[in-house]
Amino acid sequence: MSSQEKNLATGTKAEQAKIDGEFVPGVSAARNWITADGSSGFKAEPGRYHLYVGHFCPYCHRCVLTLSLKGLFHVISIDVCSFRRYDERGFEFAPEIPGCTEDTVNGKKFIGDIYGMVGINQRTIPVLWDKKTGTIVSNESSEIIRMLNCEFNEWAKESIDLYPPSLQKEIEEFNEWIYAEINIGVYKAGFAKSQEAYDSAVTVLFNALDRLEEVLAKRRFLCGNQLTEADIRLFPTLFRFDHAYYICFKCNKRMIRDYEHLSGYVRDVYQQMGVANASNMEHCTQGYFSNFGNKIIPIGPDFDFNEPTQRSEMK
Ligand SMILES: N[C@@H](CCC(=O)N[C@@H](CS)C(=O)NCC(=O)O)C(=O)O
Repeated sequence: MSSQEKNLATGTKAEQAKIDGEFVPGVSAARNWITADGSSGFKAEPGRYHLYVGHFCPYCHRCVLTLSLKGLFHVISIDVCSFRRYDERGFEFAPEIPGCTEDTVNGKKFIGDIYGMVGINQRTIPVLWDKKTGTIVSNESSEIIRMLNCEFNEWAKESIDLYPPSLQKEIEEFNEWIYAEINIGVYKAGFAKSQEAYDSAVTVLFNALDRLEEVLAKRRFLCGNQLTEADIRLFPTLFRFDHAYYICFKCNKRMIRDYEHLSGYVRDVYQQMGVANASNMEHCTQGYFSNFGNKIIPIGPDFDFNEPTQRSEMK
């Protein structure tokens, strides 16, 4: 197991591999909640919280998308680390790389140093930092996006609700299988350590994509004609699929652009206000290819995310 996989697989109560050589994701260690009323000890306040992200990372992509769609960039500050990664200290802050920043809050050079400040032995991004108490609130993207959607509405410039009560059950159902079979499915294929584990992962992954293709043949977004948290969790994986996972994680049975509805969907979501400016393909390809294999970044494929679709006519 490489140190990157070890890090991803480190954590409390991580699941056991069911197949020999299967990749098992880690469990995020910091799991506090910010609440609007402050009852959790972390009150939603403008200027108090800070997000450390990397644009190549699909879990960070969820968070930046949520900030952008909700209009919260003026409430929560962001630093962007580079895709340069070192085994012991994690991703590096390299402000000389276009689109990257330094650590403007703690002045650290690596993500691992931020975890070191609070005694947590993990190095993953995203990290939601509390400037007031000097601690990590959360390093679990699924929970960070929920907080950003639900607890900061007082300051949100956009009225969009990504987790409306009437759709919560359906959102949770999509989240569950999309996470297990698609979001983590690509990593299970890419980090498989046996042919059996790889075969199983890609079979599950492409069956799930077929299932999604059927859903999206009938609906504009996963839960109907309204963008929800389920889309915010799916889109980052589909966005990277043809450019990165197809080659570098050997997910090469089909490309997203080979699916009529998935390719239309990925374009449609990309064209929603606030999505393109929160999506950085250059950092994605640099992130995946500069950390794997011979580090050479491939040229393609050509895929125009801005090509018009007819999906706005769907229900
Ligand atoms: N459960 C975490 C997983 C985040 C995660 O795995 N991030 C990767 C980047 S995509 C990471 O930081 N890996 C650490 C490393 O490679 O050292 C979440 O969803 O927030």
